[in-house]
Amino acid sequence: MMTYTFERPICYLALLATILLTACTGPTERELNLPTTDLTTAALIPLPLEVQATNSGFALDEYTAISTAGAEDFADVGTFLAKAINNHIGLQLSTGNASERGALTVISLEQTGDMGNPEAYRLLITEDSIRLQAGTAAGAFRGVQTIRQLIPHTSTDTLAENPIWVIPTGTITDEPQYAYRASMLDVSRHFFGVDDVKKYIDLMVYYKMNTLHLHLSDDQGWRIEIKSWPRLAEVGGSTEVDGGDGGFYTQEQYSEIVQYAADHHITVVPEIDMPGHTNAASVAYPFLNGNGKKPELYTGREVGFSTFDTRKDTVYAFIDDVVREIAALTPGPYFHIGGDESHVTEKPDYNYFVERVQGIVQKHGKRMMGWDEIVTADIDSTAIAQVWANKENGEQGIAKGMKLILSPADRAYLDMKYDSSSTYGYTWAGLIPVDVGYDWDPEEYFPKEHVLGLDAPLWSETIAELDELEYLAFPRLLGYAELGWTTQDKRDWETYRVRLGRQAPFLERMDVNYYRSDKVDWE
Ligand code: TNX
Repeated sequence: MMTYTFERPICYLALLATILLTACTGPTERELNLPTTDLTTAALIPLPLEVQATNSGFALDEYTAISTAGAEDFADVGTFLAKAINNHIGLQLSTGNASERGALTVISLEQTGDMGNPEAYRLLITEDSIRLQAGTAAGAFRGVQTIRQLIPHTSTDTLAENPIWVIPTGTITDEPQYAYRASMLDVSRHFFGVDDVKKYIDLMVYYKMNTLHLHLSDDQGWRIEIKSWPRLAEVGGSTEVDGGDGGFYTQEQYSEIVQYAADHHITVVPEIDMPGHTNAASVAYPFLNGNGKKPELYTGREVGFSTFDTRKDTVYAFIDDVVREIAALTPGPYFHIGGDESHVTEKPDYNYFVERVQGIVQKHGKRMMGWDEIVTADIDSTAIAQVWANKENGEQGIAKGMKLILSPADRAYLDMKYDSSSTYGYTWAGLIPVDVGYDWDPEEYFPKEHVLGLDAPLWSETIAELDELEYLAFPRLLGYAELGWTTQDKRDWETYRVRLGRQAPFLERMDVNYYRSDKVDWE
């Protein structure tokens, strides 16, 4: 065990001053103007599993080092933390082996044995060290987000000449209740570029989400380059809702997103929506079309009119190419085939299609995901149904041994308006004010053992710019992050809204155009 002693003269000065002030006016913390150091009242989102306070403070300052000695797997996580601290409060902390640098306090990242849950971590915070223990780099990365959230936004006024940031001491033992905590970006209805997606990832990871679902194709736009079928992106990606320029990711750009996500312990789930929602693809390659009409580029909002021709082998050869190319660029285990709202596909054709496509997805080494409609097909239990509209579909999926992802539209759709005066968003599933989005129990839908997790989708028919996207996603996304992580017995709106209000400095520092709901007292 390393010990760290305070050798700076300033500490003695501070101590002396403390004794003097205490003698005159009472408890130390008030004279030193320390903010509350009760770890149990920290504004953490999501709320951890267990928090124990020891009511003292760890002083983060320029003499703090980040150590990953003996935990080589965590070196990148340590570097991430150093960068995050630098962005937040300007300190430039050394990383690597702290004991070699004569640091006075240390944040040490320690690799333990298996903690059970791969995202589990433990934080042991004392006056001179923060020990972050985890079994995996993903766990350490989640724990680092907790450390970030514990750092106050302003330094504490002490008698020391260097500023310090006081972190409350105690212990946090934490792990998520669901393994899959996602948000979906619809980059089809309106296209959002690589930098926009990266910023969304930055915000997701701060709240410990771990999956980014990209809705890459729809009637209004095809958004990823497919080398064997170049017109998909060139033609199918040439416009968007209301007739803007559209756009698409080159394979290089898509890989850049995937890599950025992986560096942040986020899994990307690519979605190619079919057999409906395929107008853009059919405009590029009309042989795909199965609705008997000549496909034209479409910039409207209503959908449900398009379908692939499910009885042509050439359509499956095409899908094989698309899945192969995207799967090769995507390290995560999932491939989402959409499957929703295929209103002009005959039911037997639809089922036949989903069954054949499951084979293709599996052939390319991925596990098939689809919107809840896919459960009517004869698919195996490795398929995952994302329940958005129809609870019976979820039950049918469970009967087939499938796992579910929850995205109930009236609770979890980020594109529903907050209130009737909202500029952006839809109302078809109802209004979703911040409290309604947060205050529900996923277990009331389906027993937990059948549920992989949650996905909050942001459909983009009504939003064209990043600030509009942010307005709908924030602050509601934070609630879904907590729903996915924190157990039901620990969650309630009244305490959540206090913690939420205290996210304002972070959201503002990140330049997020969040909706300042009047249900929350923003800091
Ligand atoms: C339904 S949810 C859709 C999307 C729309 C969304 C708008 C789902 C699987 N399909 O195509 O964009 O509503 O809220």
